[in-house]
Amino acid sequence: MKASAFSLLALLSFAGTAAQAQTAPVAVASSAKKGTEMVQFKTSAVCDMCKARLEKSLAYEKGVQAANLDVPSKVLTVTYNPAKTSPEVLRTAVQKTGYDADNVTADARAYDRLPECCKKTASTH
Ligand SMILES: [Cu+2]
Repeated sequence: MKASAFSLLALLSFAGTAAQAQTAPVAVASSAKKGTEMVQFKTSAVCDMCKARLEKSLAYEKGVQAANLDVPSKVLTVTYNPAKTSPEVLRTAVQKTGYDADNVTADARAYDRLPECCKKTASTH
């Protein structure tokens, strides 16, 4: 009885930690070079194909200087010119590519066009 109460408590505290890690802010805007801003989005990317697709897609966006996706953390870092674009526009670009960006869900039609291995049901690989 005592043992099961303890394991339940351990489970609860673990779940609490996991939830906390998930809600940690990832969209931190900070200024780098003069006239350049950097923004990060937590995406639903799962592999190198997602990385190539997202980076290419963002590279075509107006005002984007660099885009880099870290596959293990799924965090997309974008360097942009704030006079030409904004984090909202860039977030929409991620969405239109078929991926979630922070709390916004992927555009359904773009998501449907992704290969099976790039869908959210696939684990990071
Ligand atoms: Cu992929």
